[in-house]
Amino acid sequence: MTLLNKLAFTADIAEKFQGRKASVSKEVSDSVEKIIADIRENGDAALFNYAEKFDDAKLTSSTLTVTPEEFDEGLAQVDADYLRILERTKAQIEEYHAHQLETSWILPKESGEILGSIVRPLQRVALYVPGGTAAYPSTVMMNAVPAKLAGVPELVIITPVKSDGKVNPVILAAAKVAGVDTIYKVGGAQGVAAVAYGTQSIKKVDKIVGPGNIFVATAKKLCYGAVDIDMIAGPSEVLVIADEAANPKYVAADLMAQAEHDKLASAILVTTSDALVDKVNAELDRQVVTLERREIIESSISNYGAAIVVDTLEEAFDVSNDLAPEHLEILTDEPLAKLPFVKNAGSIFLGEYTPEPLGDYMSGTNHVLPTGGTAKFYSALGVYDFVKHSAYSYYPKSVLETFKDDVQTFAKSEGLTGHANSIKVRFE
Ligand code: HSO
Ligand code: ZN
Repeated sequence: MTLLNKLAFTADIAEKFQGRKASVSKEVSDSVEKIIADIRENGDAALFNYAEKFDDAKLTSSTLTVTPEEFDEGLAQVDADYLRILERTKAQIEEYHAHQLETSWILPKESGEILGSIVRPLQRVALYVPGGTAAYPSTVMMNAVPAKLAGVPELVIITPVKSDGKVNPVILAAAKVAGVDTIYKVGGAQGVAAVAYGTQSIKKVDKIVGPGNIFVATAKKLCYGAVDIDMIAGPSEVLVIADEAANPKYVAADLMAQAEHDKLASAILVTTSDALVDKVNAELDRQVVTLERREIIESSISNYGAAIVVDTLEEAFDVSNDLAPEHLEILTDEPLAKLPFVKNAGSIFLGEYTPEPLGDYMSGTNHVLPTGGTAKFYSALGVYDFVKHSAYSYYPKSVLETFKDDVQTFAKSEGLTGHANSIKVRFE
């Protein structure tokens, strides 16, 4: 079976690639709106009702958070080598993200005024961790480590619990290693609303990050404004630029690594070699039978995959820049030298020994990335997402005096005589 279809690059491909979002139905947004209103009005009582209704879990204000004993119990189920890997991952993420730390700055002028900007961490952040199979410990690390590096003092996790009231041990381990010590056992739209507005037992946060299903994503959107949110994650995607010398075995493996995330995932090969496409297709057939998520992979590659054959590498980069992929792999001769050609991509993987899954886990770069073409204007999650900047200024009287007429004229041009007066009274 030919998994990867050869397609010419047209507007249709771009539209198909960029429009893979699950659309929000009126039913979903209405029901999420109701849940948010209920949580705002009834707080804990509503939260506990939803836990019973949706998660079949009995929650009270004393069983709402994961206790130190539960943490210990969960950690005991995780082996020492896994903990070592989490620690190594944390060190890798920290080393990379430390470069994103911004410093406050000050601009003292000779005439006596002082201007500046102070960088401060957000005080409270909630990280949403989905239940079920999409609960990735790597995603906990990718969100929590930059937040902690930014200096966020209160970082909490919200996550739906299984009906036995337990949280997945690998999530507990990742939370512990990343420095998260409060986990609220609430998920869904109700969990998002609880941290966005606060309840009797849960303090309101300043920002909510992390992936979730359509209810969670809709709740985050509707709570935006009351709190900040991160970008809404769409289905994952990879675009591989390869020349005739690229190894088809690696190309196929890397396309499938992203395709296995989701039937809506997309894997695109852009190459100067027609022969490579046939070889990659043969490799896809050979390798896919060995993978557990074969069905998802076959579905996403045949629906949202494509092989685009171009004449030159310049053209390949034009296609890639147009699609603005979440992940871009460059499997060509001298990959580092190609970096200047990339205008839009969430994260760029250079050369045949930097496969994208290395970045999903341990290269140190972040795996929370813009999808669906939004790499044209969004960046990878980073330390900068967990800080804010306050501007400050100090003017001595002598300098204000040099501005007094201009500011008054400006204010009057806007019909704001109160503004003008605030300057004027200082010089009467
Ligand atoms: N590739 C996904 C992240 C992920 N992969 C988590 C494995 N676990 C989106 O960048
Ligand atoms: Zn992945």
